[in-house]
Amino acid sequence: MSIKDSLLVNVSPPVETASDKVTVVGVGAVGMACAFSILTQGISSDVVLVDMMEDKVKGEVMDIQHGSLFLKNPKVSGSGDYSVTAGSKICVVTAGVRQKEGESRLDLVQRNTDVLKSIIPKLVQYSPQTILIIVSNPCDILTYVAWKLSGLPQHKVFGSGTNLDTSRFRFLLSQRLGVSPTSMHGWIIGEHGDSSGGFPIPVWSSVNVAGVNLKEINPDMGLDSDKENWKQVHKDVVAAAYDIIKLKGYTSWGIGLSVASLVSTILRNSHNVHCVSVFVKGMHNLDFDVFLSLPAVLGSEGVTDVLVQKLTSSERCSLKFSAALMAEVQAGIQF
Ligand code: 6V0
Repeated sequence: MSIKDSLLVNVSPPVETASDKVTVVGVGAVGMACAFSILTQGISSDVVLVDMMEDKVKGEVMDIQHGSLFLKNPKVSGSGDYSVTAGSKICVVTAGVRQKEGESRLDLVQRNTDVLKSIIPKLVQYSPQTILIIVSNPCDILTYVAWKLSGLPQHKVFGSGTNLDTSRFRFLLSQRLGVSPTSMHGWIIGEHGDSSGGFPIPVWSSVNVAGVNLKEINPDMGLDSDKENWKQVHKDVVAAAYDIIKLKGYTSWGIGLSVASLVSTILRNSHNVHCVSVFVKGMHNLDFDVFLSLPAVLGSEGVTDVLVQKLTSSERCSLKFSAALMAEVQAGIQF
């Protein structure tokens, strides 16, 4: 008799697939930061890594497994074969290719669309009830592509969008005032990054601490005429990814933590409001089939509600500008 058989009397078969199973596709800097943030905060007990680089997946899985003693004994597995993802409650997609020198935006979109074609149908095949969170760039357009490829309802497919830009915004604002980012309320909506020609939009009209609207104190806040130059905060948010990439080669921790917060909200059904890339047709008079970030309530089935912020006419105009650009780029995509 083996030690195991002498030691343990089996009473019931162990559960193989946890209800909080999360798949992360792409084990690059971003995918690993997402997985690491999810695991170290105990957000999921079952994390699966997938990438076409099978050795890299194997190495990352082993490396994390060897830290299990310091976590909450999560199940960590991985493969190049999508059958390991079966029964995932959430699939986070970070796989993608980078822009080549001289390559147009549309060419990159097409190459990443082709990457998603090899990923999304398999994820949905093995987890037909899953929620897809798209992180790969250009995030808003690829969220549209993933939605089209998946056949899933709109509320189950969203992009990490400006959840990260909003976090950067709140951090930078909070540093100027000496309060915690969680006490600093402000939103960045619209396009994540500037890869499609638009830009993330700061909603200056509603920035507040404890309900005190900062624009009521300084009506010039966010404008060129502002003597305190708060506009610089937005410029720093827009430049953040470029600045970090210049310094360390890629961005990872900020996006990893921001995605982990989305995963946590879904798994806990906590209905937190996050700025994520959602289907915006009909919101703020937008008439395009595009995904852009707006504050949205998330629950265990994905997006439950989108908030109707009171935007100024210039904020609405910027949103419309981005939506039109997205639609134009999307029209050139070959599915
Ligand atoms: P990376 O380090 O090059 O990793 C990409 C990974 O994707 C690699 O391990 C590839 O092997 C894998 N991959 C590529 N094609 C496939 C495929 N067909 N099937 C499976 N795996 C594949 O990139 P990094 O991790 O730095 O970035 C990943 C993506 O996230 C990029 O598109 C970034 O632009 C994007 N980011 C998005 C952010 C956001 O806020 N939405 C923030 C940061 C980066």
